[in-house]
Amino acid sequence: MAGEPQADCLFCKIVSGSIPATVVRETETTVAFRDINPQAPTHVLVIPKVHYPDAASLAAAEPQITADLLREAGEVAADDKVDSTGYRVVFNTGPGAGQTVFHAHAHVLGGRGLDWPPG
Ligand code: IU
Repeated sequence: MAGEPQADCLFCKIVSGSIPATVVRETETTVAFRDINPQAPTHVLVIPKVHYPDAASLAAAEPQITADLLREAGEVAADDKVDSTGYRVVFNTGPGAGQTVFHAHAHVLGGRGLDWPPG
């Protein structure tokens, strides 16, 4: 069923606690944890507890949870004190854009200069 945990999904396993992660924030609908391969001093992933393969499908099915996720991205930035210097929220969508884990997630990146356009 849409949104149900997927047995082969790494981020569903982080939600259930069967794979460890450095969790920095958790709400009823979201989990935020440090990326295992950080690309900036702050690199946190914010994920919905429900399983959707990408941000667009999450937004179509669960607009409130999508709003929760964006709010939590801002809270992560404030917690890490990168909100004053600037940070980036990225949703890689599709393999061509570098998406490797097909459970919707926002990257929150900050703590260094961020070039534009991104690579
Ligand atoms: P992407 O946008 O799908 O490429 O992002 C997936 C991210 O998940 C990537 O930055 C990985 O470093 C990160 N990650 C993780 O934090 N923990 C893991 O066990 C695995 C990937 I696998």
